[in-house]
Amino acid sequence: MLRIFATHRVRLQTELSSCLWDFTTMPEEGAEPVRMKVTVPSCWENYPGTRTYRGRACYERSFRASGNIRLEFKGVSHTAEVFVDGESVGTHYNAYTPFSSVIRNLAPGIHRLKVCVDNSFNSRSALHVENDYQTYGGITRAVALEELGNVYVTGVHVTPEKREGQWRARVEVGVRNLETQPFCGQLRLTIAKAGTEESGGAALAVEDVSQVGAAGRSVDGGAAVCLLELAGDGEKTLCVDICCGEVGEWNPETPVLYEVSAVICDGQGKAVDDLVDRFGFREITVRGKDILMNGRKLWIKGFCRHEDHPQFGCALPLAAMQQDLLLMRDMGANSVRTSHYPNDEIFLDLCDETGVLVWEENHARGLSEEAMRNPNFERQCEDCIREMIGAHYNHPSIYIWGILNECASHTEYGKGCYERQLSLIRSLDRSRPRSFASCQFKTDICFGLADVVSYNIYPLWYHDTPVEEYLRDLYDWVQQTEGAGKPFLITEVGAGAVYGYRTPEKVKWSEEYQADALEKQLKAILAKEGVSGVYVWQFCDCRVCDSWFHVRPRTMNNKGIVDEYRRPKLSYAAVRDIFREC
Ligand code: ADA
Repeated sequence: MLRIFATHRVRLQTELSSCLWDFTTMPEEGAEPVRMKVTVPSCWENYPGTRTYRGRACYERSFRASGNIRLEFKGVSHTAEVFVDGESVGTHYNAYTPFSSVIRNLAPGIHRLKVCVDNSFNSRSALHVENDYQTYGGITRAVALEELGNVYVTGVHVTPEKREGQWRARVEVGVRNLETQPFCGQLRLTIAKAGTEESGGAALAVEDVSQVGAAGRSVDGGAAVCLLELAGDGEKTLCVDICCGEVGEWNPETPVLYEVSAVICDGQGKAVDDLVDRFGFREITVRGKDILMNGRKLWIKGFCRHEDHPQFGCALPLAAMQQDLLLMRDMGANSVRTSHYPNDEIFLDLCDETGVLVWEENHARGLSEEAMRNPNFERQCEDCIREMIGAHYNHPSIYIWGILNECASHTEYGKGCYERQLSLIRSLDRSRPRSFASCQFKTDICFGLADVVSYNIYPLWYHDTPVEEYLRDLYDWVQQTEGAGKPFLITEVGAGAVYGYRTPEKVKWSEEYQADALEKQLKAILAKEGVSGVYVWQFCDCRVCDSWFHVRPRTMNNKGIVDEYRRPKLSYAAVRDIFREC
């Protein structure tokens, strides 16, 4: 499944995943390759014979198409090289962000698609390193084949804004001409309540359209229509400001979704390409120590979640994703942190629909200054940020962008990296606050760069300082830094428990100890003046990389409130009692 709704009504889109692909490992000299038919998306750690395979493998299948095509990969873990009929058409690094290749003038007929995937750790890979979660191998998210005409919509970003009590939508549409001949036609924009247009409902009345940068504007039956002129091989972004009149707002309790549709019509008025996406009317602002959505203070009760499941690795199917959300909601949570990378967009779609607030972050965990000095680090982080924001900009559930979990925010070199990445985010999206989860206890020097101060803390697990005392000390120190007066979130707190290990003595690793620790931690944090909320580390137990075995019983990070099969531990009831009450 590509998304939980159709993103095209004009452009022909076929899902290439969801069928059998030929899978072959490409082992080092001498070893026999493993071959089998597999479904995509999936992780090869879940196939027989490749459970511990780290290296290169390829996935192949045939497809029928002609003319201009676009192949979109929602996620390949972690490095991909894509070939069509034996010719390389694109490469990509990072499991957690989408990428695409456009191939022109394909001859009509059957073609062979081959994706070489590499999940090995090496010096070129600055973000996928041996870590406290697993880096899987495979085509782990959906793949789409799209047939394009001469011109197509490359992307649509909608920024809702309330001005003088009126909701407006600033719509930026990227368009591209693949031909050498200039193109002259129209771009039609429609905003409608999600689901209603297809079922014959009316588009929103557009009261005013003002277009920046391109010629021609008019209003036509509830849709904004712009003249579209593109030079041969040209690309441009059109920006249209639409006054939307009466709309329902997106709030966690009432997650009303709207749909934006951008349709390109040729000179005769025939629709030749389109892109549909969803968004919600909501604004996020920071006022003093509060994060506000539509003027109301957000009070975060959340879980950090890894995309991880014993049967599916990081390639969770829709049902498993929604079940995770149901469990989190059952515990009274209203938010999820996509620790420590951008998530599958289907999961974000589900959050949009169910009103779950999302902290989404770029891909990095616990990198020292030395690791951040890897010559590829900056570029790989920048690509990840651009691809994350480019793809996920419209999701109303995302209320904050995070970067660089627990990296070197206490050193001058690290500060330079935080500064560049947070500025990049600001240049790509001015509508959301930015933060990073720090573990630099009273030594962080980057709070002046962020809109929200966030800390990961582990009293009662990695040390025995009472929670209130530890938090007071930290919070008071932050008030003497450039983080003073900013919203303050606890982005991780938790304790480990091995599922099924129960003992009345409440020793560490028992379910009793974890439940007790969580109760103390959450009560202290939620009672602390100035705190905007908390994320429990973590929703479910997750597999870790092999080299972490000596600090992680069962080679799992066992701080889940449910285990890897989503079986509740004793802490489930403890967290639920607290989250539901406040
Ligand atoms: C850190 C880190 C998490 C996880 C956690 C733990 O805070 O951000 O990824 O490793 O510690 O379990 O110790």
